Amino acid sequence: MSHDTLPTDNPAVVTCGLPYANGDLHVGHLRTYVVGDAYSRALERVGQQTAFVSGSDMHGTPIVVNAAEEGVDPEEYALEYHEKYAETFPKFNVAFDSYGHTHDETNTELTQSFVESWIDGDHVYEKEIQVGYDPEADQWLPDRFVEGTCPYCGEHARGDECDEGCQRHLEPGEIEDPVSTLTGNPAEYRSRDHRFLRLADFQEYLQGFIDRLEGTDNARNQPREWIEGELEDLCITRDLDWGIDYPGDEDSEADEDADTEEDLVLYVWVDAPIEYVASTKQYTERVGADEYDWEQVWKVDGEERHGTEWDDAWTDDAGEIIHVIGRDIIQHHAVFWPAMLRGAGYAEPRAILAAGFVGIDGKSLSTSRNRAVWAEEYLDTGFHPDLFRYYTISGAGLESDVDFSWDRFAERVNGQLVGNVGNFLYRSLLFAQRNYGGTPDVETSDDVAERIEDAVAEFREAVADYDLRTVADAAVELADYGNEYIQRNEPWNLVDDSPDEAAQVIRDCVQLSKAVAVLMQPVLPEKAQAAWEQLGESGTVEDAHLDAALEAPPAEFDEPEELFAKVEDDEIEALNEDLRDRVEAANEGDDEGDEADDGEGDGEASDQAVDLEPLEDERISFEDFQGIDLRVGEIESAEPIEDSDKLVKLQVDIGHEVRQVVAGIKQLHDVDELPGTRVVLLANMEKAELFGTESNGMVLAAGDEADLLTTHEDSPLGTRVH
Ligand code: B3M
Ligand code: ZN
Repeated sequence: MSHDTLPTDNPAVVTCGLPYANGDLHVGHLRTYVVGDAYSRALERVGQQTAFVSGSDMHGTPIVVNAAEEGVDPEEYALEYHEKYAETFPKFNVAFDSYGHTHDETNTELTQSFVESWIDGDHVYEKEIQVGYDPEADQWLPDRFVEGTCPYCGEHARGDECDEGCQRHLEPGEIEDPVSTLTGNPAEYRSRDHRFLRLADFQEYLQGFIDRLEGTDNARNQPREWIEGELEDLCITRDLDWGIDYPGDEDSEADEDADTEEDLVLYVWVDAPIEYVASTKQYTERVGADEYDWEQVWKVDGEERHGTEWDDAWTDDAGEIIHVIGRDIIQHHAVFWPAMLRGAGYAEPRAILAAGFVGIDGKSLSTSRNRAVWAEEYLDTGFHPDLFRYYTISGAGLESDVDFSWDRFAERVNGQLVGNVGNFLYRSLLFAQRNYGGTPDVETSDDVAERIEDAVAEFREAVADYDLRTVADAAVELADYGNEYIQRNEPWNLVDDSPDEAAQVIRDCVQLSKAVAVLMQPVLPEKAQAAWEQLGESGTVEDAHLDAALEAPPAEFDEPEELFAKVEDDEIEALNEDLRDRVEAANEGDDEGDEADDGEGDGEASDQAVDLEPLEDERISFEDFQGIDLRVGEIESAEPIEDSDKLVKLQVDIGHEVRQVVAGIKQLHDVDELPGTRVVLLANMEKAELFGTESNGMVLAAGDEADLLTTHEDSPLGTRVH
């Protein structure tokens, strides 16, 4: 990759985390794919040659478990889901250039060649380890066949992942108090030889890599701690017969006919990311290397490099590799994967975009509990897929955990798409068509051209910053400007008396409409195409360059149709009701205390899902913290401040003295009930005056609900909070 601002002259690849082929897709999965698709379209829009690839993850224990439950072969089981996914994605306008799967020949060969390179480079060793075994089932217990307690944070965890706690990857044998998920018996530990990738070989490299890495902050910050500490080696083999064989492993060849304990396959997280490369390779095989050359992307100077051949040129001569994933698999992508690539002589990722979780009603999605909104279900509503895309992308920053809500869906669609974008395009094009048969024959005014240029610049900048939400906003805000412009100039009052002025206003609005169509294309591809056609344009808006935003539309076009249909209240009510029932049933299931969640590891929220603000990057020193004087206080009296919707005047006793504080909590609390409440007060806050009332301190409260911070024991008033 280069460090030049995107777009660059190198080819790019945008990848999406591979869905495990073991269940139906829901809105939690779709977030990643919609974001990946829109981002890859946006990159192409700014002139970056881009391939968009992914594939189904066919291996791993969740699939073995589910297939066994259904009494079918894992391959057959996984292929069925693979085919389903390949059909579902296009229905959301998620258009992969290549969508393969991890069990196909390309990935099998490539994976084995990666492992052979690691072996050749002396990065792999064999070690005897303790592996879980279930004597009753007479079976080894890799990964999801065992559950227990995370040794790092003490939460309940799956065999290979602390899914409910710290999200760390767990190595075989690490989990404490292991229990077999096959029989519920405590697992025995038995000795077994396994192969390891020596991550310590890459520690120094990874420290440099993480500093170069672009994308969302979470993808850089979380791994730092792991990379700076002692890097544990990665066990790359498993006692399973479903997977890709460890290369050259005679045992597994010889025992192919029997399910003996000698079967060793590669760990699912070895072959899964390599599918990114395999899928890109398949794309090249389809379109030809002249059009898109996978080796230029994944290899340096188109060649693998080893050992001392690594040099500074390393980073400059490959493609721009951009991974879009869920935030639960950051460690795999920002630590293991770059080491795997490096060890095999491949190029490194340029950016990782890690999306927050999607929940419902503050709870994680759960396939087994049916606490989800399913992809199929969305399609059945008849709402256009682009509406879902817009809602998903524009509702919150990518890093935030979000709650899916039909109410907010309707709000955003009706407010922004129907009321703003659709309304502007329809009124502009209808007026233009009826009065001029199309685009009036004058130049766009300078002011409007400038406003479009600004929107285009904002779009470009947002793409270079991986900020897809701003990409979505650029089009919507331009339409907003257009609405305001047409409203202010009232062309309907000008046509008769000032025809030139009217023509100018409408010419501007038609140009704005075209610019909106071009800019909204990555997020709303099908709707943008419809707008493009309404403008009488030929070809596709997808093929049009960003500069087309300023090029004149055709002189003639037909009467337009409304681009977006309003989402009706009764539709939303019915969907809400349905979802409420389902969530209630799912929550009851949780209360019954049996194990929540289904072990699919697909980026589900593991905690309360709200629109969380990202953590601050900047650390403060202990001294800085000492400068913050927090005290235990008690509210003595509270009275609303007249003329203000929100403010309350509080008298807070902090031991030494009683402080008058103005707090914006009126609408969130019953003011009469506040006296007697213990609070935490920031005592050395600058004094301020609000609505003519002095405020001498600040009470601490969490979130939009102003959940007041308090103490739980009887610390005397005025006690310092550390
Ligand atoms: N199949 C699904 C997950 O853990 C897993 C992703 C692989 S990406 C290379 O989210
Ligand atoms: Zn943990």
